[in-house]
Amino acid sequence: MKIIHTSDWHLGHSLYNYDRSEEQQDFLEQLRLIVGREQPDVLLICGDIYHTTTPASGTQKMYTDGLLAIHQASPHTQIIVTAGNHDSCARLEIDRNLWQHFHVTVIGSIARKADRTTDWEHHIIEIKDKEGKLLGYVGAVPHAYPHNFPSENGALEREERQPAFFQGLLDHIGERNTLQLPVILTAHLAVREDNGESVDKEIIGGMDTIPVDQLGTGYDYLALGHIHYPHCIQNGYPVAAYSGSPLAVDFDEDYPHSVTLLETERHGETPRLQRLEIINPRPLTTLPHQAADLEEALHALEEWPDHKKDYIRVHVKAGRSVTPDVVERIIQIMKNKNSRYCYIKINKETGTGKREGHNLSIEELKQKSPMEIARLYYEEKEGMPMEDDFARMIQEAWQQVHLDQDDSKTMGLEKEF
Ligand SMILES: [Mn+2]
Repeated sequence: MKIIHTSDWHLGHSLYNYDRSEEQQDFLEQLRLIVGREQPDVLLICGDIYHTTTPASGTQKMYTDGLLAIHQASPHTQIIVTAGNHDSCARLEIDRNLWQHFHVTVIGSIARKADRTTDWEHHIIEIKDKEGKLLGYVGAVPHAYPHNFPSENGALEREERQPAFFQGLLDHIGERNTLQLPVILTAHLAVREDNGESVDKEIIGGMDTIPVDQLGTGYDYLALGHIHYPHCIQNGYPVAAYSGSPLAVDFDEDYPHSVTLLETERHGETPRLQRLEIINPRPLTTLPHQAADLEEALHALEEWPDHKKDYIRVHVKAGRSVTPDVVERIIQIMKNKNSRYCYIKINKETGTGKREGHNLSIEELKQKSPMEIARLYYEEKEGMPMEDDFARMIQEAWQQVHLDQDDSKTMGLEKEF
């Protein structure tokens, strides 16, 4: 079974008010070429298709046209789309029945039967080849907050629901899997290695993570979405991995972006992984890479080739305040350049190698989620990072407030990714 795993497209995301549809369109075309070339049996799109729960009509059209073109490039490929925390589960499912005709299965939320127990069948997708031969199973799980997983009519406590759901799903697949075919599980969550330190806090931005063992046993590959940095949580068997976002959503995501290609034939075997890089026609560039004095930074900007069309943030050392005339000078320098100036990042030397962020510009602040701002405020006030329990409390309180207003998840504080 050949699988392409991707997530976190964030279609409709704009960077400092610059429209990014050209890059997003370009990514969809790169993916179409990859799918056409590889002819995978499955394409997994693991959440955060859109950046907001109410994408513009142009963004929705880009998605629909793009997905249809991908389907046409390899008509037998089973495409599975699951909602992320940025997506509206209800909105994503509007076209569910229509997409079914194009080998696309859309799963926006956890399905329940009339008696309110879990509808496991809804989440189990059989993967078949062109001749209809069964190749494997996908347990497709969209994003849900831990307490929103089914309680099975009150039989499960809040903290039991999420692990019970994942294990229950894997057990149902296990019962069916008499031929020992590969089992793939999807999730849109921040996950860390068992008992291990989560991936570099720098990369995931101090997010709460759950240990991977909470997602049960019985899968061969866990296809994750939410964290934009592509990495394996588990390298040995079974493999749990983030494909990462195909495009950088932030200047700090300055690593190669990709989609993951994997192959697996049998249950119990370690899948083989390969990363296929996605090239952004408009890279996000920090200039200079190391913070410099203002004049030096402006000089680097002057030297920047006119024809390049990157997004630029200017990186200066703290010391001199950034006055309006500085911005004016930058705009003058940028006049004949194709690149897009975004903002000035002021590097406050902490000397501790700690994640900075206490010296944010208004533009930077606008890009932050309420939870990120709360964390920064707490750290500033208390001189230490916010404790997980406290963060969870704020998060739950915030969710309660918005639960009545919107079934979708936009308002969630988990907007870090
Ligand atoms: Mn996400």
